[in-house]
Amino acid sequence: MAEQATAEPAHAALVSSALALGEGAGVRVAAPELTVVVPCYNERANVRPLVRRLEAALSGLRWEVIFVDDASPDGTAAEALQLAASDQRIRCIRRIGRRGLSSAVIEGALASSASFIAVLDGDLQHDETRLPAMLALLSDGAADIAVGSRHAAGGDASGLGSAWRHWLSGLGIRAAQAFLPVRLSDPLSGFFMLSRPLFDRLAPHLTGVGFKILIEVLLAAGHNVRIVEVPFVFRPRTAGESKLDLLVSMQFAAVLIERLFRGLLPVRFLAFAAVGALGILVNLAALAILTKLIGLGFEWSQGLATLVAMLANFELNNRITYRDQRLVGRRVWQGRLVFVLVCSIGAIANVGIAGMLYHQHAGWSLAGTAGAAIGVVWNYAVSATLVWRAR
Ligand SMILES: Nc1nc2c(ncn2[C@@H]2O[C@H](COP(=O)(O)OP(=O)(O)O)[C@@H](O)[C@H]2O)c(=O)[nH]1
Ligand SMILES: [Mg+2]
Repeated sequence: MAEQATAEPAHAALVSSALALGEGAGVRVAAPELTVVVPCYNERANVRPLVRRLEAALSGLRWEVIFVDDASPDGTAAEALQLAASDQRIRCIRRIGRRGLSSAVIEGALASSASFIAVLDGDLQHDETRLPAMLALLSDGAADIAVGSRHAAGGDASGLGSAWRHWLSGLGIRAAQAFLPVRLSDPLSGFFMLSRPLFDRLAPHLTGVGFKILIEVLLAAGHNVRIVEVPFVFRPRTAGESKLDLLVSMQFAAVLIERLFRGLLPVRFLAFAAVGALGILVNLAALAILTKLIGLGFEWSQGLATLVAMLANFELNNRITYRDQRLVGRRVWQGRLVFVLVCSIGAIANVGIAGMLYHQHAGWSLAGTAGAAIGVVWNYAVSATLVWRAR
């Protein structure tokens, strides 16, 4: 294309301006030294201001920013792509049918070819002016991971807002510190930097579940990394809303519990089993209402009550257990139907196995427990592949 263009003077100007911009086929542009990975969900209003701030903070460096958006309804990706269309330093990864801060960060970082990777929130709460200092510490070899800290001397967490958020954050920090192999004042920080080779080494050990990617990185890194904390002032949010809610906090507790079980029992299974246990209560309550209040016969009541419990379980699993792969729209109905079918077969297996053991003179409680255990494992394994298809 360059040869053709030089033959045609009218195109030559175009090509030379493309060369000046570093575009055009065959033009080599060195990879950036630093990739800033920005997970974002409904941050449209913050995209442009963030790019402007990065430009100011990182002038003189070769950098790029990768926004990782989970199909935000507010058009965050469209905003990032519009900027990316005229600026090679801006990229956007778009994920469809997925949610999750940690997995977004992992995917953004895996798309980097830079020497260093920084993770920064997309809501302007993290202080991007600290990035050059973090980069200097890492490239000088002073540390392996630089963590932006709200709690180190000179840092400030007042941007967290409410007393409730401060309390929750304090609790999370203490819980995380109990599990971590290294001591850090702010292990819940979402603002940090590490070299790409280190990230590549850790990546296969990251689960990508939840909101706290730094914890995962630190757990995977173990004792053999040197960490430096760089204080920063956590700014209050000015646009958009926080996505941290009770469910996210529960997910954080679940990640720590999974560590406690050393990964033997996945968090998803524990959540699924807990929802199943709740389903028994729903079943009993519906049965009581149908027989006592409505006066329906026992078999009909139990059949309907079981259906109600299955539908309630589907709802809870879709919102909690599989929050990151939540089915929406038409796929919810499809999911409901398949879930009820899967659980019906699980119920038949449960009764069949319990009956068989009971007739072989196992006690009723052992027979019942074995049947229920087989039922829940079946429901979990099959619904994971047929309802919430593991991606
Ligand atoms: N891609 C992606 N980004 C997310 C998700 N949840 C939160 N984020 C982003 O992660 C960053 C931190 O989230 P935020 O809600 O501000 O958490 P807070 O600062 O603890 O209140 C923000 O840039 C969010 O837009 C998600 O499910 N997917
Ligand atoms: Mg925030």
